[in-house]
Amino acid sequence: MRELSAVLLAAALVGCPRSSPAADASARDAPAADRPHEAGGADDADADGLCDETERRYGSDPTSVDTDGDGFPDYYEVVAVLDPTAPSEPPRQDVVVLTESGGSRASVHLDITVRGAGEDFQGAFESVWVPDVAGTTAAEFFEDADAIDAYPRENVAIIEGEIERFRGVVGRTRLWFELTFLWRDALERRCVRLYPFHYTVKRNDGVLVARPRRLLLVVPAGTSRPQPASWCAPPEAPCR
Ligand SMILES: [Ca+2]
Ligand SMILES: [Ca+2]
Repeated sequence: MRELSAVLLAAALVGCPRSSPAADASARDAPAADRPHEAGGADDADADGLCDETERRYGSDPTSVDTDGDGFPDYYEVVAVLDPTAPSEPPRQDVVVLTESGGSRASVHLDITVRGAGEDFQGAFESVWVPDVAGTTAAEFFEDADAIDAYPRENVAIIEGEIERFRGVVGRTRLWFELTFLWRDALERRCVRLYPFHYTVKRNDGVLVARPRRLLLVVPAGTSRPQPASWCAPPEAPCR
């Protein structure tokens, strides 16, 4: 239910009318601190893109853009289905940081435990649509994924690395996949943003055995700990 609510909210946020296309083009990619602070009305006291009513529903503070003070703005936490009142969300080990600089890459290892009786297990990257005003998702940064190793190794007949598949898995086995993201110059926006994604692992009879979620955090070069003001601006007022 919580995920569904966030998806509906995300759809509403993207669909909200904007002041003017020209103003959007210049302002939408700017860090929040550089934007005109034209909102701040009764409906969105902190002008963070979440209406006061929405913030009350999610338990966040309508007068704070980062209720739990963890550096992740309420807006991004809500649309990524994270708790904006819990500093432990997102778990930092779930965040993959990619820097905006030429040739930059970021990798993450996923450790999936399965039980096999000779079946094959296939992994696949799956991006999650979030309301980035530029229409960008984690898929834009995804380079590739590989099946890299298993434990015990002898439980797996063949590891087909590049096609993300473990063949002939017998017994309780840990499967390791590696996902790599690549920075692309065309996607430079000089502000911080967060893109959720999933990695699905299916048995060869089609049964879904795991679908871990991770978050790709894209940061401008030189950013150490993102502050709320350095994040990309959410869709403009009126809020939803
Ligand atoms: Ca708000
Ligand atoms: Ca936060």
